[in-house]
Amino acid sequence: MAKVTAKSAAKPQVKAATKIAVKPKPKAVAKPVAKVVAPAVKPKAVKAKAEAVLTISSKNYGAWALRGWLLAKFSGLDFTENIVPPDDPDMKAEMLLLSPSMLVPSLMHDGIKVWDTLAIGEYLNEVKPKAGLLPTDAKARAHCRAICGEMHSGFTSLRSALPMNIKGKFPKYKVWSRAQADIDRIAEIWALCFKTYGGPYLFGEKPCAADAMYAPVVTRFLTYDVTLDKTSAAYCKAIMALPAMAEWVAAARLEPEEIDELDAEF
Ligand SMILES: N[C@@H](CCC(=O)N[C@@H](CS)C(=O)NCC(=O)O)C(=O)O
Repeated sequence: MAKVTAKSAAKPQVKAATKIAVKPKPKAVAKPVAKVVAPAVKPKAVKAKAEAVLTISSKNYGAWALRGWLLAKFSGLDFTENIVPPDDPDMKAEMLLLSPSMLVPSLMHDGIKVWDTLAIGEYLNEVKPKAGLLPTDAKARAHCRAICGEMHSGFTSLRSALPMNIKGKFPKYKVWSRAQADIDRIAEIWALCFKTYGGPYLFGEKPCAADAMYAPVVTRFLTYDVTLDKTSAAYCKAIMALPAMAEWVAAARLEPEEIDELDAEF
């Protein structure tokens, strides 16, 4: 199994901004032009003792990357970021080694390669059982897995109509009815969690895997000025106040505006 050593991970992975193929937009859906760019900031030198390497791409646009990164942060794993520009042909060979699906996030830990966000969450829960990524109570754990799965496989209208764009701001953005149905369902999921576990996070007092999975929804709600009920709005505030979120958002803001519209599923 391929390993990322501290030495190989230390070489700078960030290249010049990469243009991404533009697909014509469907006329019916008026969407703000999203720009995708290779990250501006070179990854920091790899810490000599980092246990793991998490491969991600843009922090401004990478919703799955944010989920994987938060899962790693919440788990307490000592990891190094490997930031690769999306769709860079020069990175293909390396990407294949890091992530057979060619998608990020992908985690390398102790010679084990885990790609796909849900698998990363499950893996981290196994290696860091005390971190509480999944609730200890079986019923709550099943509930947590169900809503993580619902996020992982659903809400396609919301994801395509309101792509993650942390730096973007679209006041009074007109939300398409199918995306609104996704938003309503998410508010319902959150409301049941607050009622059952008491908040301020989805499963109580500590952020867990479910909060990582829904964090990019929070940033979308803020980017697109989505009208929310009081408890959902308070939850968004609590998520944005997490130190890990502040760190991610600060890095996203440093990414330059460069690339034409990416019509991909983020
Ligand atoms: N189901 C995958 C989805 C991952 C995904 O779509 N990742 C996006 C970026 S956030 C990606 O890698 N897109 C291709 C690219 O950026 O080149 C998961 O759960 O990890």
